[in-house]
Amino acid sequence: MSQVLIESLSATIVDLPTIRPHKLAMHTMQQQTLVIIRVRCSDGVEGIGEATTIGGLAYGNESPESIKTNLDAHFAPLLVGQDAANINAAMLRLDKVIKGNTFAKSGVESALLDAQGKRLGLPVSELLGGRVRDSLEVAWTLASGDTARDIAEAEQMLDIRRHRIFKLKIGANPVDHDLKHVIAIKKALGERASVRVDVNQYWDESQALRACQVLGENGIDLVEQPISRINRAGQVRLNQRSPAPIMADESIESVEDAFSLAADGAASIFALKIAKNGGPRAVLRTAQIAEAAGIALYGGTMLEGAIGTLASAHAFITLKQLTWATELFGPLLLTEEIVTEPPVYRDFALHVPRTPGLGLSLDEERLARFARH
Ligand code: MUC
Ligand code: MG
Repeated sequence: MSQVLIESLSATIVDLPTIRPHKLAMHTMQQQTLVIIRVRCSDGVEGIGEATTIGGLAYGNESPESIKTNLDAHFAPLLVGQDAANINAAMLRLDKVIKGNTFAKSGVESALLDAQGKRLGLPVSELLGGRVRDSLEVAWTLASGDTARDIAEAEQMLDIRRHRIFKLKIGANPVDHDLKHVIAIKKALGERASVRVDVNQYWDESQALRACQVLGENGIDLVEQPISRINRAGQVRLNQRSPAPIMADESIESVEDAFSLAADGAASIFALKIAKNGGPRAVLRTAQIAEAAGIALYGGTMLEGAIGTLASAHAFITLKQLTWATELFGPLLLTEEIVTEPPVYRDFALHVPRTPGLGLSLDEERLARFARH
């Protein structure tokens, strides 16, 4: 077989409405912005990927606009003319001259995997060594900002058998207000659901010590990123003292971060996110560090659309154990699709396709309608 070359890489910013405002401590989402990456190859195969963050620069170091600029100006010239089938070589070439930018790298790695899967007739999960399950349980985030509305939303999700794990976004309000909100929701749902919280770094250690105690005593199963990612010593102390397990999210901005958190004993659960490691292959390196260190795993999201969600899912279904399940519900938060066949959610789980590549095709008409010009 003669060598297949990368002919072009393009990035399109797409703005899609959300079903309701999604309130996080640092940002209220009224819409979600995706960066859709297309890699065209000399054999006529096109790979698609997604690089998506939350709230412009509110969550991380890359924004949709910076991702597109950097893909156009720095990534594309390095990739055009390279072997499309050698993903190791392509990603090493990028890593050699591009620091950070893991969101953009994740989208590119996803697109290369999608193309190679389509070329070989294999799902991305099989390129990653093979799936050990076909579906992943998916949590839902209650983030309307209103306790009664959140309880009604959770009841509806339980009724339709879509979710029985709920993550509450807290941290923006005074601590006691947030604790009341969380305890009221846990009381209403009881043993029918697992209730967890994500503080998005909004507490300091003194607040977190007390709040984690109260949350643990009230049946909350997990506390995600309670304090600043920078306060490593505080995270180690909290991890030792909190009755509810502590999960690292923002603390992990790279595979190397995952290693140093594990070495320091700063969390007992890792949120795996392809965007923060540099792709579906990169996130598996973080998973392997966690497994070796006895740290439990959770399949995280940056609230990607269908493409980023399935790129994550193909990686996560290759893992031995995801003790804390996943939160791959991004497409369900959006009112619109830009793919022809939306991901399948049934019986509390996302079902991962066995068709080649990621198992998705772009709906060109809808993509054009929502693309930013
Ligand atoms: C985060 O911080 O975990 C994931 C789910 C959700 O609702 O927000 C995100 C980001
Ligand atoms: Mg989080």
